Parts: sequence; structure tokens; C-alpha cells
Amino acid sequence: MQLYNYFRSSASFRVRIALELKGLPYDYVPVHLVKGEQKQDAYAAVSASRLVPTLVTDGGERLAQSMAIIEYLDETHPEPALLPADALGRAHVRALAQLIACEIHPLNNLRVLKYLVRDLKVEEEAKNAWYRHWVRDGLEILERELAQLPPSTFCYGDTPSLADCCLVPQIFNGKRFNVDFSGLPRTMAAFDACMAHPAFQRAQPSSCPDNEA
Ligand SMILES: N[C@@H](CCC(=O)N[C@@H](CS)C(=O)NCC(=O)O)C(=O)O
Repeated sequence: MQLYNYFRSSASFRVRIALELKGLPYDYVPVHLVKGEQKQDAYAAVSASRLVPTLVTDGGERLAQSMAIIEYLDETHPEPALLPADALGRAHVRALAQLIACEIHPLNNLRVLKYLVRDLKVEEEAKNAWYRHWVRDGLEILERELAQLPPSTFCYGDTPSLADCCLVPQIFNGKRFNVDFSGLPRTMAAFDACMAHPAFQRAQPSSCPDNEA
């Protein structure tokens, strides 16, 4: 398999975590987002959306969207499972994952932040305030959701799930923008549990071949 991705991309990081949790080898193909490589011909031929990640399967199929890719990996390589065996559990995990991937992340994507600054002429500090507001707001919602679930080591249960694949990159991203993580005990405990796990360590930006210190 090949993963077109970028060390700092949250959506790419989600897929790297899933690949590492499942122990699946892959070729790392870097796409430098800040240099705009996602819009150049080479990657446009791979990705209709010009977004990372793209997973190319051993059979040559190109897959987009991190959540769809992770569910594909979970179905084709079921151990360890990233979704619970029961329907209710799966609904809870998908709800947590989608809260991060669909409610928080899209508001803070590179192209959205660029549009604020370049087209709407928003000042850098106002852009950062936008970022911090929406990440903090989303994490407070996540914390309230987690508080309604039974105690657990990870976001849901005592093994990492799709929700943890989404949580960790969002926290890494928030750290870069100095988001306030105080008063989020369940969220940060799940993050800490993940970061004590070798698969999350191997997937993190500083372990990537294209990492820029
Ligand atoms: N919903 C998509 C989001 C993909 C996405 O937004 N990727 C970002 C990096 S995290 C990207 O490629 N941004 C390039 C750009 O904004 O030009 C997924 O989960 O894969």
C-alpha cells in the first residue's frame, strides 16, 4: 500500500495511526501542503479533491477520505478492531470520531485558514482566535459526550478505536495553535493513554520521514 500524506496533516495522521495499530506496512509518499504540492499535476492525477490522505491499495485502488480509509482497513484487516463488535458501540465510536472529523477539523483546515487571511483579509491574530475558538468549542462538546459514557482508558473502552485515531491528531494540531486544554479530563486522559501506545508514537509527525523539526 502507498499513503500519500503530509507529516502535519491531521487527516493523514489518523490513517497512519490505524496502519500502525494494525501493523500494516506501507510506502510513505510525502505531499508538501505548505509548498502547494497537493495542487500540482502529479498529485492531482492521484486525488480528485487535492486533499491528503490518499491510500493506494495493493490492487491499485485509490481511496480518499480518512474515515472511509480507516473503515476499509478495519474491514480488510479486522485485528485489532477499531470499531466495537456491537452496533451501539459502533454508533458511539463513530459519533465521537465524526464530532472531531466533521465538526472541528473542517473549520480549521489549511485551505479554510488561507481563505480567511488571503481572501477575507482577516488578520493573523484573528485567524488564530478563530482556530482556537472552534477547536476549544468542539473539545468541550467532546468532553461532555465522553462524560456520558462509562469510564474508559481510551475514548471508548479499553482499546484504541476510530475515535482515538481522530482525537490524537486534533490535540497535536491544537497544541501548535496554543489551544487551552484545561478542564478536559476525559479527553486528555484518552490522549495520554494513546500517546503511551507505541503505534501512536510511530505515527506521530516527528516520526515521519518528511518531518520538519
Ligand atoms: N475529510 C477529509 C479531510 C482531508 C483534508 O482536509 N486534508 C487536509 C490536510 S489535514 C489537506 O489536504 N489540506 C490541503 C489544503 O487545504 O489545501 C479526510 O478526512 O480525509
